[in-house]
Amino acid sequence: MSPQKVIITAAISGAEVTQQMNPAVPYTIEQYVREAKSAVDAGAAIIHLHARWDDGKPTQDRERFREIINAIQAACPQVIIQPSTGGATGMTAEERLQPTELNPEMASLDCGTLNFGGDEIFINTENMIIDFAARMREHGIMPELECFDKSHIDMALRLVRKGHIQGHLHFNIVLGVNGGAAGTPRDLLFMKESLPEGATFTVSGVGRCQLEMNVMSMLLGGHVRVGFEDNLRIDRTQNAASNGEFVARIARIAKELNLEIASPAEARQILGLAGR
Ligand code: KMH
Ligand code: ZN
Repeated sequence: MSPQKVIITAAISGAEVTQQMNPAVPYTIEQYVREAKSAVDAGAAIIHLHARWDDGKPTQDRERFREIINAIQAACPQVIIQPSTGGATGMTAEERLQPTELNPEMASLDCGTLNFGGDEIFINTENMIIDFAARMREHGIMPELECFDKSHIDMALRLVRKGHIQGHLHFNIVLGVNGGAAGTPRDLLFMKESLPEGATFTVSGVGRCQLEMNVMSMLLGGHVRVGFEDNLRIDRTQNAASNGEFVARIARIAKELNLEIASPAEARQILGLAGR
């Protein structure tokens, strides 16, 4: 069944991509505001946020998050801001949890460990996930359940059954990470069909598969995530000029599929955030 409206999330910064790869990747506060505004003006309802210092180094520093969030909210007062608690590989759990202290409406909750290319391992043990979920409950934050593999969905559902994860379930099926499930229709269908009745989901495709996986998500009744965190290029040869360029393209395709784009207020209704 198609959702009434499609929620577009823009993952504007990420932790792995750099300005050497695409000069529009944001590092400074002004650059964050420019990228967030380009995405929101084109139809994004949610900004998934990783913080950087001015030199580009990823950080989970609470005060840096506060500065970036305040600046984005001043320019885009309605948008839902979803800080990452994944941060970058190698960060400690306490480091990663800092943005929860700012009581955002949502935050990412990574539901399993996986290889992350080369020698990198993105560590999310069962007990870490339980602790992160508890911290989010304490702060009234709705988790977006980040699942890079089918086994991460199974882990999330186990923690739902045990009461660690509560409320409306919203998944992000992340495909195409070097170490996670592949960005193929078969893998997306398998993961989508593993979700429980009543759950909502968005789909992130890393690299070239972004567009195909986004389109397939909409055909399956899901939402979409675009942005520099997952993909830097608008086609095989050219860098995207902004996050807004990705949002505008997927919004246009959604409309051609007869799907409407959710405003931030409508996204809050769909996700059960309204009135929390
Ligand atoms: N940067 C990755 C290691 C999240 O935001 O929660 C983890 C990540 C997931 O991006
Ligand atoms: Zn992220």
